[in-house]
Amino acid sequence: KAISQFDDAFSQKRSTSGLGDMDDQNDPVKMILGLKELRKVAHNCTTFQSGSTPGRIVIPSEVAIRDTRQIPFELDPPEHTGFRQLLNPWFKRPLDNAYQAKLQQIIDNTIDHALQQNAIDIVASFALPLQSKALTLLLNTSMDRAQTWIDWGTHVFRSESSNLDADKANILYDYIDAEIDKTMAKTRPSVPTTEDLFSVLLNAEVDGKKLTKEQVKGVMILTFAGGRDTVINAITNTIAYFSENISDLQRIANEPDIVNRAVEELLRYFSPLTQMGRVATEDTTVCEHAIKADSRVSLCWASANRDENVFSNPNTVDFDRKINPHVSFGFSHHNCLGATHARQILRQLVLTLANKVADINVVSADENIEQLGEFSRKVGFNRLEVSLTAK
Ligand code: HEM
Ligand code: EMZ
Repeated sequence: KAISQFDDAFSQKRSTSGLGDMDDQNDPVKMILGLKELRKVAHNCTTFQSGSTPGRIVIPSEVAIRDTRQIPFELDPPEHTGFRQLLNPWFKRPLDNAYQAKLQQIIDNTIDHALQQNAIDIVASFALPLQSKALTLLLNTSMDRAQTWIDWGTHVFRSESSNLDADKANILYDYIDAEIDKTMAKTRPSVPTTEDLFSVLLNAEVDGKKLTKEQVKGVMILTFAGGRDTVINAITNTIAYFSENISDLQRIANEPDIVNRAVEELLRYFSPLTQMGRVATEDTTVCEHAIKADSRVSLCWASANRDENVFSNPNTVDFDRKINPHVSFGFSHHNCLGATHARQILRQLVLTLANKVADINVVSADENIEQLGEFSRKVGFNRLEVSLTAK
């Protein structure tokens, strides 16, 4: 079977009942599979909340390995609003020319390095370093920080031995605590110098109040965790796609103006984040099924992105798709703050691959299959060894 094929695991259940079922650590999840219903539930944050016990809306639940509330992700309006307003301009910086020029250097170096190898594992030696180096730009910190983050591996909460690895999570928590303390210990210069995200947050106010250390930690855990395996999967899956569709990469070299549409379509097709949960605050119904108060539902972005009522030929990658209301970055209040950064990486990556790479050959691959109750879904690769040929 094709390496670049990502099947729709949900189609049958989506058309028969609209809901899927999975158990997760004895806290079951009713998965919302259709796009229309998903949008309704995502919008209704009073009945379907994000601000329950920290870690509970993530699937698999992180309640056992996390006490710190991730901000703004695990807050509902009205508390959510002020934090979102504080963070919005910072997370739009990838639109600046200077940011894009630095990102281009990182991407050029990453691709040039890969072209020099006989074969390279895209996950560990391309996508992970690219993600971590690009993150130094989003945090506005120095590039030499990236090596520490690369050493943590692709996921900060999961390891090979365990889906929820408390020891590993503690490495991230300790790192963030230490950074907060270091930043607070610095005397502030009278002329403000370039600031990184830690110092911006430690000096900021939301709703007239300084952020607590715990709140700063909550934003930073989210920044490190939320944009990690998602970006790594998006990059790796993109390389897998072009390995079997090299003429599409050549097309982008000839028609660079289609790159944004191409990236949106790849994001729809891959859906790097499969789903995210909500907790019902009252007895309610979804797709005519009863949902009990304090039980979990999930917004299954990956299923909604293949909804045949919205997307024609949903299982085909079509760079000419004109209307593409995919929900890979979520929908409504909590739509992805990192989307500008993630899109910028993918756009510049695809354009640069198109300019530099003639061919991509897969040497070996190990697919990453999520087991979600009755569904198994390919979300990416644990390893994707390829050889690249220069133009
Ligand atoms: C939220 C996907 C990259 C930070 C979300 C949501 C999705 C998502 C689906 C909505 C969650 C919900 O409704 O509960 C993705 C994908 C990415 C990506 C597919 C890569 C291709 C990033 C990056 C960052 C980031 C690079 C930052 C480093 C966030 C934050 C939120 C969020 C802070 C929460 C926003 C809020 O609650 O208001 N992301 N994400 N993401 N993402 Fe991303
Ligand atoms: C959480 C989540 C954020 C969670 C928007 O998604 O990403 C997951 O990868 C993390 O494990 O803690 O940050």
